[in-house]
Amino acid sequence: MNINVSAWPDHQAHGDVRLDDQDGDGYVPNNNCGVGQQGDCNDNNAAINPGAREICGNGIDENCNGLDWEVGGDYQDGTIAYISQPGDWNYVAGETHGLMVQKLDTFTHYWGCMGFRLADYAIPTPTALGYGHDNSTNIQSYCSYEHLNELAAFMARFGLPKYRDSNLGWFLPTKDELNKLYVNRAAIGGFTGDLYWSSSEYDADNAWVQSFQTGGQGPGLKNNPAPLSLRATKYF
Ligand SMILES: [Ca+2]
Ligand SMILES: [Ca+2]
Ligand SMILES: [Ca+2]
Repeated sequence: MNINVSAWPDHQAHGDVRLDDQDGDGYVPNNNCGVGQQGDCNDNNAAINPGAREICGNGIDENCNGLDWEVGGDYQDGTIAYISQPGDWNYVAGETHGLMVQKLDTFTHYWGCMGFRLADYAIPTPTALGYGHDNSTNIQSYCSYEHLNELAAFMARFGLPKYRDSNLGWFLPTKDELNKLYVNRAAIGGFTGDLYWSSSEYDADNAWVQSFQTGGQGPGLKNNPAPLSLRATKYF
């Protein structure tokens, strides 16, 4: 089909012609012909298309959904798991904050403090959003007398920052933070386990854990015969 170049814009607007996939990424810009994979918002950059992975905070919408910040997008050394809303612990109007996660699960048998109820010693481990860092600090500080506190050893073994040293360090999410991971599990990706640890204590022998198969939350033995999954989190 030959089209006069001066008539191209009219044909394009009408939808009987379309641009080729100029950057070769498999996607073409939206067109009314319904041909090919549409929705490429930059046909001159193969790294930008609806199938691309979002890199949050760089001012570029890599996956063409209109957002630079989104759950499941990459940020620094992890993945965005939850974006704080008004009233949340680290919400700042006009800024983007929330909870991010490591890309992969790890595993550990031990939460620490088996048979020792932290709450009985005025050491709280709240279930709400925003307490995961404090909870993890308390677990590591007050349960580390146990040589079985594999959690701390595990964090060191995997080269993770000591999460009690900095607000930027990785930590175990609270019961409610863990549920944000569960709700957004599909977008976040990489969850391979069933039961996941939280940093919220249930009682002397149990911590709150959550099944990522059913979503159910309940007690899990602090000294568990089988290793439970763990997805380290941090605030941003
Ligand atoms: Ca493109
Ligand atoms: Ca981006
Ligand atoms: Ca996007």
